Formats: sequence, structure tokens, C-alpha cells
Amino acid sequence: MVKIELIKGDITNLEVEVIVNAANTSLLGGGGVDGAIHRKGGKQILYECIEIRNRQGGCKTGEAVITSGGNLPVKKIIHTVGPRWNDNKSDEVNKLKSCYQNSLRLAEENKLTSIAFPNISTGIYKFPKDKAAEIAINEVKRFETVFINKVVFVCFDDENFDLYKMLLDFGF
Ligand code: AR6
Repeated sequence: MVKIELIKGDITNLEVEVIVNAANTSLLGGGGVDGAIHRKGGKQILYECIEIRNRQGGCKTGEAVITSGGNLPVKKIIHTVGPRWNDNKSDEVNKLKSCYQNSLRLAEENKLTSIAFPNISTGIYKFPKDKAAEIAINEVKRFETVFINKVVFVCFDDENFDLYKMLLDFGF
């Protein structure tokens, strides 16, 4: 059984085996949590992202890639690209589900035991926070794993934290 934890704070401070980054298709960094991870994690992460770009041409929405943790206190970073909300006209709900599934699958393939997620797509990409929280919790709960024993949801803002707390307390 996977243990789910909820914390409010900055994901770059987390000491877990892998953290997830809410990246964009270029993999070259950006604002929000992506900016924070690259700033604090150092150049090594960017170099590895560039290598991935050269190999496969970036990362599609809903997909995920993995790099080392650079200077952060983690073994690995999984970079996933969340959808930009557009009233679900481009199947954003399923794309966000894929972000969680593909990130968990990559963690599992790399035999990582603890993983922390930010609230993917709920910042610059404007995905409705309540819908995104339900998707995140649901996808984690239905993922079948051998290696992962802990999943941490890291909320940066009060609104997300309160939503996750309510959903988790009510056993959603
Ligand atoms: N730790 C944890 N969560 C954070 C942090 C942090 N240090 N900083 C922000 N958040 P966003 P998106 C929260 O905008 O919506 C970038 O430019 C934030 O409050 O980072 O998926 C990428 O390059 C929000 O709840 O990502 C893309 O272009 C959540 O992280 C684009 O933004 C996600 O917000 C992706 O947009």
C-alpha cells in the first residue's frame, strides 16, 4: 500500500528519491516550479534535458523524461509536461492523467521508492485546481507499484493545500 503525504512548501527542499517537475515541451526550463528546480538544481539538469531534446526532440504533453537530481537532495528528477487548460477542448483531463501515470511508471522502472509531485498544470497552465487535485489523487491511488512506497503531494499555495487536505481527509 502506498503511503500518501501532503505538505505545503517548496518541492526543491524535499528529501525523497525523486521529485517531479512541471516542465514544458522544450525541456529548457521556464517559470514556476520548473524555474525553481533548474535554479537550485544547477546546470547539470539542463545539460541532461538538452541531451534528451537532441535525442528525441523535447517531451510531448502528458509524457515524462528523467534526469539526475543535480544539486538537489534527490536521486532523480522526472520532468513531465502538463496540459495548458482550454476548457478540455484538447483532452486536457486525460493528458493530465497521463502526466501522473507516466511519471509513476518512470519512477517504478527506475526502482525509486519515494516520489514527490507538485500540482502540475495548476499555475501558469491554469488547469482548474479542484479537477487537478482529484486527478492527481485518483491516478496515484490506482497505480499498481512494487517499488514506490511513498508519494508526497507538495502544495505551494493555500488553495491547493486546502483542496488536497479536504479530498484526502474524506478518503477520496
Ligand atoms: N515548489 C512546489 N510547487 C511550486 C513551486 C515550488 N518551488 N513553485 C510553484 N509551484 P507552474 P504549470 C506550484 O506554473 O502550471 C513553467 O514556465 C504552483 O503554485 O510551475 O504546469 C513551465 O516551464 C502551481 O500550483 O506549472 C511551463 O512553461 C504548480 O506548482 C509552465 O510553467 C504548478 O505551477 C507549466 O505550467
